[in-house]
Amino acid sequence: MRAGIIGGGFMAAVHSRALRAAGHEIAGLASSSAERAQSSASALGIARSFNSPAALVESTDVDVVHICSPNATHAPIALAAIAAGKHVVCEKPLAATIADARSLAAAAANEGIRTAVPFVYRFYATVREIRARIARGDIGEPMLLHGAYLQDWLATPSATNWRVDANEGGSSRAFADIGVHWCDLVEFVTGHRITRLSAKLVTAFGRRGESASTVGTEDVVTMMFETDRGASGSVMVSQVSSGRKNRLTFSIDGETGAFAFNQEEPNTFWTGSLDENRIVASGSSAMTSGDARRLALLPPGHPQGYQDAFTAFASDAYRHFAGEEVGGIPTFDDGLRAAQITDAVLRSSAIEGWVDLNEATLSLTDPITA
Ligand code: SOE
Repeated sequence: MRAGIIGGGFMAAVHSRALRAAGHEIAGLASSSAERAQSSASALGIARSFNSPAALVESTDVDVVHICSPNATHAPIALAAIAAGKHVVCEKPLAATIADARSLAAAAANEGIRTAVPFVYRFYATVREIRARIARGDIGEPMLLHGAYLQDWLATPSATNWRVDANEGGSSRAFADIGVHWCDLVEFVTGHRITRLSAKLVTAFGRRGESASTVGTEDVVTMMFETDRGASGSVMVSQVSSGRKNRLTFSIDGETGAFAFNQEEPNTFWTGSLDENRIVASGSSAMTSGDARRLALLPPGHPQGYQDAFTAFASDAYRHFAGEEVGGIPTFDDGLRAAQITDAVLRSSAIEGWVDLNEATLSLTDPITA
């Protein structure tokens, strides 16, 4: 299957490298203008550029559309791709409003189109091993789910990006961009679903960039939550934590033991019990899950990283598009779930109280605004 990439930023580059490593052809790239498409395509070594996203979506040379453009453009492009019968890989957040996220998930289901959203941290061997161990009961029922997702690329008032602008990025920034990764990952490894939450939003810098434009989106979210299987949790999400580059950490404390994972050191995980604590290395004989063994390409001590996880995602997603039944693929349904949690976070912050996620799910026609 031949890929077409829309966008020319950091994520377009990550997708292009992953596609090549997974052995897939890139038919071309489109961006916001023909000129930008040409320069991004040439920077990424992609031979063909399209004059517009619409031209790429309609091209008979493209089988899978990868949407890596600003968030507000996701929904119209994804709907056009679905209408054209193309499979779609859409960056998160799936859409800037919950109504659009719901329309996309419904359109894909109605048209029988297979989709994927790069919740890519699911594709570390260590994450799959923790998931398998929790499923087989190694730590009993998870009781406490806690952690953080901290970045610092917006830690100064001079730093800015299209994500900061609600018109391009959507009403939530830090949570919709990275908080949803944490929730997806913790729900993925535990099998629990967040049912209620209470969140507080902070905007650290009211103005950003050279033009000191007013910022309408949050830098920080502190969230407490409960799950359908009786666990309690908390997470700190921040894009202004100096020194923390892409530090997604979680701890799962169960009845008889615990697991902890740090995305910046994904080749090992920690497991603890009353008697003994251990560091388990990816690729070691301690990795017993079939999926973890499949994703660990190298022996211990030979690190794999973010880009390898992305390649594994691309590889599995294309098998899924080809009709294979592949476990663990994040689809538009997971993108919609992320939009629902984001919506609940914004509502909770607005009312300064707890929000039942089912209520948020029921009000699907509302935009993601507080
Ligand atoms: C920027 O915050 C970003 O690139 C996110 O958009 C990605 O999803 C995350 O994996 C790394 O940080």
